[in-house]
Amino acid sequence: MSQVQKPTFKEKYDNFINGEFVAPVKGEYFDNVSPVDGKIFTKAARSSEEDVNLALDAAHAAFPTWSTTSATERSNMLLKIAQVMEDNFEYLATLETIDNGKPIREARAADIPYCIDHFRYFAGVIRADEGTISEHDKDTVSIALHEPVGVVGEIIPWNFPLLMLAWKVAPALAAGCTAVVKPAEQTPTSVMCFMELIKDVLPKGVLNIVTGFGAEAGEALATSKRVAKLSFTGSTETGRKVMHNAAENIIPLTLELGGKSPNVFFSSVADQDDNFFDKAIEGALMFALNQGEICTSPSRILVQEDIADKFIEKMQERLAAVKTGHPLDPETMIGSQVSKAQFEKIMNYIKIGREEGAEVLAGGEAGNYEGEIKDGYYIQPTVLKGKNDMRVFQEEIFGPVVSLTTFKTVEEAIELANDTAYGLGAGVWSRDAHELYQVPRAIQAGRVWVNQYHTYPAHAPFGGVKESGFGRENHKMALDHYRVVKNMLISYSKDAV
Ligand code: TXE
Repeated sequence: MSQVQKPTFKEKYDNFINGEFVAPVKGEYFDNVSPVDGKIFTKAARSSEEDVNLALDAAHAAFPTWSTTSATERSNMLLKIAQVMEDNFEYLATLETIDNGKPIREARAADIPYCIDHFRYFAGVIRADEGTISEHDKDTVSIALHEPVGVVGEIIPWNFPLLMLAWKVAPALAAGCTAVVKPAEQTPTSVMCFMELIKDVLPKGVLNIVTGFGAEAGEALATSKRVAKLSFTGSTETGRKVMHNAAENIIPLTLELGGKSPNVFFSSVADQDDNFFDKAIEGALMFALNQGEICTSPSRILVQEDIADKFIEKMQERLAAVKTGHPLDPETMIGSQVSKAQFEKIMNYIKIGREEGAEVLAGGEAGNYEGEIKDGYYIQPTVLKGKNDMRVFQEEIFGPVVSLTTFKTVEEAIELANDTAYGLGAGVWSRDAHELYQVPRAIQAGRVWVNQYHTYPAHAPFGGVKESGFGRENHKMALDHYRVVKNMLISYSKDAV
């Protein structure tokens, strides 16, 4: 194993407000533990309401100029951010691995490339953007212009710290908003190291970052009357609170919350003599990508009964070949869970599954490694076979645990797929044209992958229905969540009416 070298970290990281790194007002910091080895590797600012207010002051001061900066200039700055990321690709991928526990292989293949692409996409979109003009009658013209909504508050989770920042910040800045971002307390460091790289790219106050806990910094941002729009990604429980906050202040909100995504496999995937069955099994294994810490994780496998035995056997064989272990080893495919709390939550769900009578078809135990990573939070990829009304089929586990059940008919597959409070992602695998079109149409989810899974192009709209939230990220339509329409209704008539 040739491990990637760890960068040197500072003893502590401050907030980024008005273009400067500033110590938190109360002078307090909290430990940042790397899940790779369970050790504290640095500290981050423990921000309070005062820090959030300073960040909001800066964002408000920057807004009048930023919102009237030309689209070309804003676009060029976003391109510059993408370039800085590209120039520091390895460094950023390593940071993300140390902060979150994900394998470096994935940070290199997904997190950082998707971030770069996201900034480039919105840099392009904003220059191609247009309003509309219509003539109501020969003397009356209606112009619909997009105006930035104002200062936005963006609260992000720990599973993709840099990518979630990119998903929220790129469209917000492209639209002409200024922002205050609150990263998750589990993963503040990669974001602050990224800010060190881009600190001179944007004018002061356009992008401000305050680290800290949800109940302190997060709540202060979510309840502030000086925020014009909130964007939140995280748990459904916290999302509900944030929605109350937005309602209190009557401001728009986008919520990207939990999921319990079905991945549906029809018999025809095993019919062919080509390698489609292998492709489908790779799709089933996607439940363990990013240690299952993805809101769209395909955490329920629904497989047609007549192929279930050979499907399970093939899946078990393939899982046995998955390399788990040190996240900084470039060959590792499954790394560490983000935190001890998350590790315990997942292990408890495996226990609940066993108690409910689910059959453990693979895994079911902690990683139990020796050496440097022995105190990290590792869990074996786990397959539980059971029924869709079990808790392990209904509640978000957010770990490398998949719950598998069988179905007989297309109707039953759709019923099971939709028998969930969530509606974020779904997968459908088949070689039958009817199933490939009608089943995705019938599934209640914001994104249905068909014969593929876990791709996130910047130009495909992403978001949920039901308790997975609302609003869309990615795609140019995300811009509209950061803007309001100004209608100018003009009369050119000389006549008094
Ligand atoms: O989430 P929280 P947690 C799910 C997943 C996970 C569970 C708990 O099932 O096991 O949620 O994770 C900030 N006002 N997802 O506790 O609390 C918090 O500081 C304002 C799914 O980490 O939702 C962090 O920045 N902000 C998910 C962010 O909210 C508050 C990704 C998310 O934390 C706040 C993460 C408050 N009152 C977890 N309380 C996904 N959709 O991808 C907390 N925060």
